[in-house]
Amino acid sequence: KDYNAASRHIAVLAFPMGTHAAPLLSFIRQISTAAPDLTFSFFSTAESNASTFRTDSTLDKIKTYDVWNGLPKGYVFKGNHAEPAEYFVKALPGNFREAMDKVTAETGKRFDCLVTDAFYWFGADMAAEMQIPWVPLWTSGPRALLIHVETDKIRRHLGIEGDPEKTLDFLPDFSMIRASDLPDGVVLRNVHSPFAEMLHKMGLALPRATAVAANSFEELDPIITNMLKSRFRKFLNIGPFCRTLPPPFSDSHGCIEWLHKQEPASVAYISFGSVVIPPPHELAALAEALEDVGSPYLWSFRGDPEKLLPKEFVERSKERGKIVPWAPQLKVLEHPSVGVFITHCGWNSVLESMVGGVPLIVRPFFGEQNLNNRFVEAVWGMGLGVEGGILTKDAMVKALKLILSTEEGEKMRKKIGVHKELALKAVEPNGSTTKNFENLVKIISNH
Ligand code: U2F
Repeated sequence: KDYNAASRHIAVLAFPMGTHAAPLLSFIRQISTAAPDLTFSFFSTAESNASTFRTDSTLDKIKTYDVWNGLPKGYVFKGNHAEPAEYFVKALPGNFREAMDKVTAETGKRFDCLVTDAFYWFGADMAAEMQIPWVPLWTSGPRALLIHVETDKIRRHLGIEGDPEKTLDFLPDFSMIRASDLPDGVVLRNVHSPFAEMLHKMGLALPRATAVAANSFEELDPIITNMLKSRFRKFLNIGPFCRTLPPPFSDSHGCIEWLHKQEPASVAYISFGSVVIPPPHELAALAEALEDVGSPYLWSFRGDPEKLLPKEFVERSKERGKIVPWAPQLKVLEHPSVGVFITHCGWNSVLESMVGGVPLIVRPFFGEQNLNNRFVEAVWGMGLGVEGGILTKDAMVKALKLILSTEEGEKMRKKIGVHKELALKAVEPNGSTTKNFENLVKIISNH
């Protein structure tokens, strides 16, 4: 491999599931543009590399390497999305070490900096051994990050098997959060699962990082940003990624053209992200609610709608709705016809809705989605959690009507507008995000 002997060589370790590897690659590309003398070795599983680099075969400064996905021979996926993730976590960090050693042997070039998904707690030891900087990237929001940094404190105050209703009033600006809103594995359930242990170790390791980067902007949450700044050597918000690292636009299903034909703020856009498929009875309930309210809808549907949705609904959708396997979500949310976003509350979706100015109706599933839901509702006033926590016809009808046709919905839109302005300011040439990014380039390129 033709590595330039004089250039700094950066190891990049991606997390292969959910929306993790793609933003990490976009981030690395942005660094590569700002510091063209750097060379990157990008490590992830073969499946993840194939999908992340699908449209990017010509990145000569960024080479990809596959690591073992941890699955036993002959493994068959039976629908539980947590299972492959658990196998993968169990293979850490050996799978990465093995692949990295091979690259060092092949190229004869040591690594000069380690950039990882923040999940990878072992980055702290690896970087210390190699005596190089460690820069973890947290792909979700600062509030969720703080929870993992403060896990021991939270467990002391709430008790691992404590009262689910008890609030986190011992952490500044967290009194609206109950034990039951916390990500799975912090307290109450599954605290010894491989995933929970990884996040716990991550929270303990991140203060050793040279700098921790996150997909947010300082002005969204100044109190939390300052708390994290006091816990880390450097904490740099470099988002929202939907503005700094927008995905290439492609609309093979004609979503935007369809939206052009709809009334302003009338369409319900639906997506539950890149991992989850809600159970069929919830999908059916949502379909009924959409028909009851009569709003047009654009549904980015994971799985086969013919199998998972009521037949008549799919038939009738041709008149009032549009069901697609993938939508250009960012552009959809920025389109004036979209009036509400029904979502699982993945962090990227939250920020994209903020920048698009669209209120949310949230049905959270796993990870920090519950927590994001609470902030969306109680802190930023930009949406509603679905009553009862699951999709039912009555709750959805109520929520849709409230957002699409009441003054309260209008108020939400105004509140979102305020955050949107702050987000757009942060990415201007003198904005906080732009400055933080420049700082990060200096750290990674050692300039
Ligand atoms: C995991 O989140 P997900 O990947 O399930 O969900 P999001 O963070 O909301 O990211 C989904 C991205 O996929 C895009 C959309 C988002 O950028 O614009 N997308 C699209 O372009 N078109 C579509 O039809 C559907 C989606 C995890 F589950 C969450 O809990 C975390 O918050 C998140 C970040 O760490 O990762």
